[in-house]
Amino acid sequence: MEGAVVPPFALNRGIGSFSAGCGEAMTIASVLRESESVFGIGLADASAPWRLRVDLRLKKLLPPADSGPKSLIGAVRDICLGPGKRVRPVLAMLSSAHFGGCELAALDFGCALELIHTASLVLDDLPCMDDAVMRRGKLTLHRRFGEDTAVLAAVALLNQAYGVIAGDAAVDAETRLGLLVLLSETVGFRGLVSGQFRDLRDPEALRDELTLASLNYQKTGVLFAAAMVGGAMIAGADQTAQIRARLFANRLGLAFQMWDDLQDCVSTSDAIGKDVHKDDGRVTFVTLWGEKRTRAAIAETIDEALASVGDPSCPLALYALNLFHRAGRGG
Ligand code: GRG
Repeated sequence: MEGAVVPPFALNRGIGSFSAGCGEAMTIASVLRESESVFGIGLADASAPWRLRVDLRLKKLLPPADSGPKSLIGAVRDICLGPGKRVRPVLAMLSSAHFGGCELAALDFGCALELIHTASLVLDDLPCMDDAVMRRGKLTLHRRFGEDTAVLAAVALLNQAYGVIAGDAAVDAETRLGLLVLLSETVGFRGLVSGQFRDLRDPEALRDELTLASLNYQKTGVLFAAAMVGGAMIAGADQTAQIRARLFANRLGLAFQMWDDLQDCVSTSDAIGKDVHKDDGRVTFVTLWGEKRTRAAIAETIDEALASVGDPSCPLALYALNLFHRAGRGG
């Protein structure tokens, strides 16, 4: 397998050991396993104000709508300001607060992650990759603006992300440099690019649980890890805390990707705003394990994420739970 990266901590309990059995201690996440959603728990969605801050800041960090080239800027603003869940920026802000800093100090860093994430979605949707039709509730960018515009929009977004961090006045110069290194590793040869390449080219027949976990880490987990570790760095957290941040991100990222795989099988394009059944004929955790066991694994992986932050009622833990609560409603 080319460029395989085993995510640190990703398999600490052995994915193969998940079971849907009963009798273990009840946790909030185990309720998710039994009932598909956690409506009964009544979690308040405390992330709404943070998502709004991200949306407002993104508007400012992108070129103005009336600047040129008009259709390129229009395309970039359209996809970035569309209805994304803003998971990575919110995680970065909550991580900063969790490790002793403040949320807003990580706002620009989080927005930079959102720019990178959006660039990756635009590239992933192209005909030479996933050939997708719908994204964030609309036709994909290349279908509306052309492939040339979509490729250039993605490159511009990636470039903008590094510029945003380099010029982030809320973060000291040494930390900014560290964040730039972190993002370069996140995107490059051991991160998103490599994950996408392996996903496109590695033979399906060789995909087992370990390989899938490693692929998922490179495609999804790395940006979650960048959000958590970057947030901790901005808060001035020490290495031990950064390792805990990474552990949480790895478990949450894995659960999120498994959930994404599950939605591809069981949800509708209207509910999730993007294509479904793109994984038909491909190997995912859902095809390896079936729906029930995948749900059990998602719940157990969320539990592991929560255990890694210690207090299951801290804002970070509640956000993680809420994410799947909202996702359960197709949000
Ligand atoms: C050079 C940035 C760059 C990337 C090149 C194309 C590529 C390599 C990577 C794509 C990886 C990819 C699309 C992974 C899927 C990750 C995932 C679970 C996306 C869905 O994220 P959500 O649900 O989406 O957070 P929203 O729209 O809510 O933001």
